[in-house]
Amino acid sequence: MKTIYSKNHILRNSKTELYGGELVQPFERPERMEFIINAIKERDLGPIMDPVNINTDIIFKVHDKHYVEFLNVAWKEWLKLGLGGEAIPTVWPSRSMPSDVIPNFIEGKLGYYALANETSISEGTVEGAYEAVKVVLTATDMLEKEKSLFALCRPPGHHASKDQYGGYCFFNNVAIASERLIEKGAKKIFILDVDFHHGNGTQAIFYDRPDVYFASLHGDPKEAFPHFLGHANEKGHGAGEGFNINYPMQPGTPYTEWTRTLDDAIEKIQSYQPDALLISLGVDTYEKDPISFFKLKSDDFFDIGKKIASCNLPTLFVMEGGYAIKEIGINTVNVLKGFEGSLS
Ligand code: SP5
Ligand code: ZN
Repeated sequence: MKTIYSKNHILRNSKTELYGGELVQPFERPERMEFIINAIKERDLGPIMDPVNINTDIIFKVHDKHYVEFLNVAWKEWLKLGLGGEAIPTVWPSRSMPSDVIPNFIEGKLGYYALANETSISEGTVEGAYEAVKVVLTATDMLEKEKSLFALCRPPGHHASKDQYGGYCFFNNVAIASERLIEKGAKKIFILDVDFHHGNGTQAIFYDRPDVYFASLHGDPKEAFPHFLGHANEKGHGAGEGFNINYPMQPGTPYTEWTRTLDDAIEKIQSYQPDALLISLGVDTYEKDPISFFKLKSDDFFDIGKKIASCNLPTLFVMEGGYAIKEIGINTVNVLKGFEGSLS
């Protein structure tokens, strides 16, 4: 399988994440990519290719113009305040003041456009986010020729909605890939999100549409980030009703139980008969992930890939989360090797 990867992901390199009441080194850090690249090379998954220099305007099919403009200028506006740190919101249009008036001042804008405040904005953040979009678009455009591809995106995307960032995500890479495939003539896309966290952004973007089916396996939002979306009763709206399915699971869920849920999702894929299958691939379901609570073991990831391959569809894997950095390469490549029918 070919991997599309940009070294320029490093442009996204913030120094802070608000975690446990302290500013810590972000879990979502550049080093994650080194471990994945090394595992791809060591285990001969296939060629690693740069993204092509590609027009990214299709972003506007997914994201509001004013949101993209905010991301483009946020760091510059924050810098003008002359404060020491990175851009972190401190105030939101919350339930008791649910305003949709967009503030002018950067501190207000950060709260308006952020869905969480662990994701600091810093020098190079938006430039890095555009690199992930170039990676996913390059891979998507190759999907006609290649039966399967790996878009090694960083930063990840599935928490980003049409007008909000957070959960380490800025542009929704997998949603952008879906829009590209539809632009090129696909009638039905299935997005299977196996990241530990609910793909709230992807769900929200396609919630009222029947042409993009979204299924997510994740930690129950009553217990896990993003906490406010991802419940089992969210099934789509209007024309999209019946084209969204959530599988929230409890702390400590082992692979035996997780994989029965995957089997159910795979039945949905088979009966929907999409033109392409997009996988939001997070490996933060791993037992040693520092911020998650499922109990998958490294060998289980082969089986995930094998089951995804059983759908026998053009398949694009899009990288999302995974924070057990030492094992992130092993676990990611296990999925891709399992997909190819290999057990090593
Ligand atoms: C793409 C992706 O995987 N984003 C995840 C963002 C999660 N950020 C918030 C993490 C809060 C974790 N709280 C964990 C308590 C663990 N004991
Ligand atoms: Zn995640």
